[in-house]
Amino acid sequence: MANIIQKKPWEQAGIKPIDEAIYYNRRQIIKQLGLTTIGMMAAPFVLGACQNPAQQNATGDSAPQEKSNTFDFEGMSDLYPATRNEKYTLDRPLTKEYDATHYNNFYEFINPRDVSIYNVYKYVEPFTTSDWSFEVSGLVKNKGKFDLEDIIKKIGLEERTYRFRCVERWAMAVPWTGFPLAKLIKLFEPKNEATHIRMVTYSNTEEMIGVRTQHWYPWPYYEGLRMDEAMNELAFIATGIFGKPLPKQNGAPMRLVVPWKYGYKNIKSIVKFEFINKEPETFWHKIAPNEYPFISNVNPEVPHPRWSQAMEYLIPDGEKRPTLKYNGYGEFVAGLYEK
Ligand SMILES: Nc1nc2c(c(=O)[nH]1)N[C@H]1C(S)=C(S)[C@@H](COP(=O)(O)O)O[C@H]1N2
Ligand SMILES: [Mo]
Repeated sequence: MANIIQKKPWEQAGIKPIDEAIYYNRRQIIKQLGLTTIGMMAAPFVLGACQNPAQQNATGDSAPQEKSNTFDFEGMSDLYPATRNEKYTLDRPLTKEYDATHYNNFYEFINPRDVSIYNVYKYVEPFTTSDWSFEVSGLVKNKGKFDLEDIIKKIGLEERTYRFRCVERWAMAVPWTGFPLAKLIKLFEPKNEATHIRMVTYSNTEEMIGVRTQHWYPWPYYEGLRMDEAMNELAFIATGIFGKPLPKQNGAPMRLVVPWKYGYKNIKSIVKFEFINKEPETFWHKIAPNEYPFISNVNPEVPHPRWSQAMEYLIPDGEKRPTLKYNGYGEFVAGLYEK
């Protein structure tokens, strides 16, 4: 076929972008989750960034026309940019805005006929993120529905530059805009019995091609933190990136940023915060319990069962760097784990 797809520079640099689910085809996932709908599925395929390019766009949903403005976001842009909090410094240059907003992991928008983390942004258009509200429930005084815009007006926005490290070893450094998760939690007044916070992503089959077509995943995406982790000063709710509201593909309009943990803990497009008294199940842990533990702190000495975590690779060109324990945030978080 004439359709030869060039390897991305950072793939040429020798790293294979191993996707969380690369070895989890639908059959394995269905088996692991104890589902029985196997007869309903189309031909099996391997999900992930390593998929054979020749399989892309074979049939089915095709990529929408590329728009000149690929930066897809809605609302509240008058609040940006916010003042940078200079306390959180970097040891490397910022990733380019284009790369951070076009190299995404967001399974809800992965088209099974066009599988690549470079393609997520092409499928977010139907996702409605304006007038966002979220639910607060569980062991907490102020339960109910909250409007994001009201919350932002109440607690304000700041900018922080943080490193970011995906479990698959790609890394970036970006300026997030948002507010500390602790400030948000304090508004709700959790009860003393609350030991953990559980967060859930929006899920909609009409707007999200991945949710519509990949029935074997345990949607909606869900994650969690211990309360002491959630109250740590680093834990951040991002509503923006590079001085603008978050593009949809980066988890608009509000997503978690916990820079000392692997990327999958950083749950996107949150619609629910639940305060509970036990460790919650998480999306990737449910799929592969031996690969994605609840805590998931960045640690070069603890290999993933299928690869070493000693090194990481900056997007987009794959510059190799040694992985830092707690992703370099030990001064802020080591005390949570080393008592
Ligand atoms: N709801 C949801 N949140 C998610 C994911 C996802 O697939 N769905 N992927 C996670 C993973 S594995 C990573 S590495 C980061 C990627 O964030 P980015 O696309 O903004 O770089 O989002 C995390 N949050
Ligand atoms: Mo990731």
